[in-house]
Amino acid sequence: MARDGDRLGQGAPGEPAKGRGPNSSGEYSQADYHHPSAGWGAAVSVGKIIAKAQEPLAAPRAVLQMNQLRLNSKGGGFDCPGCAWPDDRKGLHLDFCENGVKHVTWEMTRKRTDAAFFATHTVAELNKWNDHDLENQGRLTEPMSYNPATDKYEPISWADAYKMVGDALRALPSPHEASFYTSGRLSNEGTFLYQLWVREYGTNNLPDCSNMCHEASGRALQAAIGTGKGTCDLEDWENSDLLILMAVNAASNAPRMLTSLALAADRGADIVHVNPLIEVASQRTIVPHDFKAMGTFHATKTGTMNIQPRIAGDLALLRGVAKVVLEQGAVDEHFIAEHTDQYEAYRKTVEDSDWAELVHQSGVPEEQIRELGAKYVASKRTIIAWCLGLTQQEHSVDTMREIINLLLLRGMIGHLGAGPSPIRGHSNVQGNRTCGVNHHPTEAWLAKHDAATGIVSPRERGLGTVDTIEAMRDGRVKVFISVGGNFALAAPDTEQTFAALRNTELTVQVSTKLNRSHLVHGKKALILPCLARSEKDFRGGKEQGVTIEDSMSYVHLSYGKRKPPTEHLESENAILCGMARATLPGSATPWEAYAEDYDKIRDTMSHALDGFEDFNKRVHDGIGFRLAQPARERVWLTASGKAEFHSSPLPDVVPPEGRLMLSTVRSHDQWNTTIYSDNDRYRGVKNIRTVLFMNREDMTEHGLSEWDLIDITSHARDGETRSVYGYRVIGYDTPRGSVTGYMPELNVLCALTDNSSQSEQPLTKHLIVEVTPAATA
Ligand SMILES: Nc1nc2c(c(=O)[nH]1)N[C@H]1C(S)=C(S)[C@@H](COP(=O)(O)OP(=O)(O)OC[C@H]3O[C@@H](n4cnc5c(=O)[nH]c(N)nc54)[C@H](O)[C@@H]3O)O[C@H]1N2
Ligand SMILES: Nc1nc2c(c(=O)[nH]1)N[C@H]1C(S)=C(S)[C@@H](COP(=O)(O)OP(=O)(O)OC[C@H]3O[C@@H](n4cnc5c(=O)[nH]c(N)nc54)[C@H](O)[C@@H]3O)O[C@H]1N2
Ligand SMILES: [Mo]
Repeated sequence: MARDGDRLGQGAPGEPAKGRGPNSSGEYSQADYHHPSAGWGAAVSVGKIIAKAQEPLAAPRAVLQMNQLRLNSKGGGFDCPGCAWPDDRKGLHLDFCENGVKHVTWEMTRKRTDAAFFATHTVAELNKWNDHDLENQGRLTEPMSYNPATDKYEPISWADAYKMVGDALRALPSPHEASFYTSGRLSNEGTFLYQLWVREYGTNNLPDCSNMCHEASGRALQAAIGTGKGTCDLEDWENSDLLILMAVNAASNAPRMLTSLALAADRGADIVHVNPLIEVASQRTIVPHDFKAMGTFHATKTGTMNIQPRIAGDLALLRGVAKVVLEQGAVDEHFIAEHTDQYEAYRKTVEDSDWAELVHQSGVPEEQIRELGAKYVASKRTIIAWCLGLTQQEHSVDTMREIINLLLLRGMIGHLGAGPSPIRGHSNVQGNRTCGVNHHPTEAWLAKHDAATGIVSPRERGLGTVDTIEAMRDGRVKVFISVGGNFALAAPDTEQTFAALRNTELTVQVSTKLNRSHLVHGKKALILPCLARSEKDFRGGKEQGVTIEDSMSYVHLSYGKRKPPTEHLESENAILCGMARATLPGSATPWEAYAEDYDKIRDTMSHALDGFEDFNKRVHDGIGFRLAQPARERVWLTASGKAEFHSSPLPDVVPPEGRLMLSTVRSHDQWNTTIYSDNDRYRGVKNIRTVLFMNREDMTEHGLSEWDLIDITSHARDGETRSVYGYRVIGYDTPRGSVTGYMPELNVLCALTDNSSQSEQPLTKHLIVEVTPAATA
């Protein structure tokens, strides 16, 4: 049954939609941003954030310990819980950014969401609050259990909470009737414990945020080069002469990358940004820890060329570049002969592609494609990096395979300054996969894992994110457990996801702050509050650290530095061991020992996981280690033993007459479902989130003027339509036919059926929509 508040962000016919942010009362506005990224704008913003968190002294101190790797046995801070961009391994400079500071200060707040708070508010009431206000109540302080009689959450002891989880799971006729979600900030150790518990219990139902994020990248890389990760390291970023940055809003979502871009520009590298929007990272930056640059307002260029393809037009663009390479005879014949397979078929596919069609599908003029082609042919060391603008589409895997095709043509993998470099999202989303959160593990992975842990893992394929929602909706999954994240809002088709979660017997959320997923719950529901990464974790009489794997496969320890908000919080590792023991009373796995000493978890991991040999020694003795990436050494773990070219058909991505292609993105002031404010500084937007960025000619064609109220209707594969009402249109520099708006509000438009046949990912950047002047009520 739907509740009041479910439609936040969706609006109602005839009314302006409110959005999930704070709904600031100030006037909304938009003006183009003409300043460099980062620099003083970011510094001022950091000051405001710290003031808002009421932590004027402690926050800056904590920030200085962020991303400082343990250079000796005494030093070492915690890994920024924000994005997965690697830390500065030379320890030369302060390594944080505005959005990292926002992220960690949000977690350090003095405010508390305690038992007294829950005693005064029913779930029905809280559900009407916006998502900013929910999280802004502060840190959760003790375990809470839902009481349907009062419609309130009430305190429960840790022991009783674990028992409730264990009893519910043991009562299920089949372990496949439970599903276990992970959000990408869970540590490697936590991940390993989680999947061990789930597999020992008997299922591979391990959906994760990666299913909505970079699943497609993993699949493309796995198929093409034999391992599902990028091959580049920061050192490569420091040595490339051509960086092609696709589909990322770096200044907001991986801001520490700006430093690498500024360094690249300084040494004269070409930096090409491929994005339907001209994001600020493609312009200029002032590197915040470069005090001289800050003092003199010296901005460095961070881009040398902008290409604006239509949404989903990248495959055609990349193929055009490949065509230039072939036309100019610039292929690396030696590399191709020695290291690759299926070249002839690919060459024919490229030669057969017609320029007019490539231009039409990409939305990029032939001269511009040729210009990029010429840059590529001239380059000795090219990196192609990408983020979500390529992954959340139907042809996502094919598009990333085209990136690899292009790199293979010129032997741009496995030498300094070159290679594919996916930009991951959550700080440990890559480590989650490495350490076993995967609903489709390989037999080889399971065999090694089982030999080391002594369990017998199930072999059936498990449920991913979309399958889990469908299974909950249909009553096939009755218990839903989530370690981190905010599944209710992050997932597509908000209405169906809410109905699915409410159809379960038990939902369990391990969280730091109150969010929508606590309010959209099963018949029984638990909130289990945990320590955050910035906080000290003392167990078994000693300070415990956990490890993280960054976007470039570097594994290192992270030690929390702050006093926890209350003494009632448990670490994620301890909570996982508690739930596991309650589920598996006779288990031979040493859950109690694991919870008391994380070195013991690492000892087991060193036998269970490739590349983690001598794990404890390697992380305790230095600043960590880079996981071997065979493709980096030109060892291809594919069936053929070679890197695979792939000839995919050119998809038709031009929206049908009268319709537009919608991509849903983040603002500068949000972390996925966590919304700090209604502003989006770099896109010049103030005080509003319920907007749609649209090409001005498209607006004219639709009879729309700036700020007009509009309704947006998606046309899904299931044949149904879904609408949001009362949005406002903003004229923006974007190709015709391509429109952009904010997640998570617009998730309502993405049907469950609209997921990629190549990656299972929801098509949250590939939605066919119709935009009409707002209906009157
Ligand atoms: N501050 C902050 N940092 C974050 C996050 C956050 O929410 N806030 N989220 C984290 C997570 S989990 C992730 S996965 C990453 C996400 O990082 P991003 O991928 O930057 O995330 P989005 O905001 O979705 O932006 C997608 C970008 O792709 C572009 N785009 C859309 N469609 C296309 C297309 O078809 N082709 C091309 N070439 N470009 C396209 C959009 O215009 C936009 O610039 O950031 C991580 N870091
Ligand atoms: N339409 C649309 N939908 C999308 C996307 C999109 O681009 N468009 N992007 C997708 C992507 S890339 C991703 S990664 C997902 C994100 O999906 P999730 O990872 O599920 O969502 P988050 O918003 O990152 O989760 C925020 C919550 O995490 C909890 N939390 C914070 N820190 C900790 C911690 O240290 N431990 C624990 N246990 N909990 C913590 C807090 O309670 C907070 O409310 O969303 C996806 N959804
Ligand atoms: Mo993500």
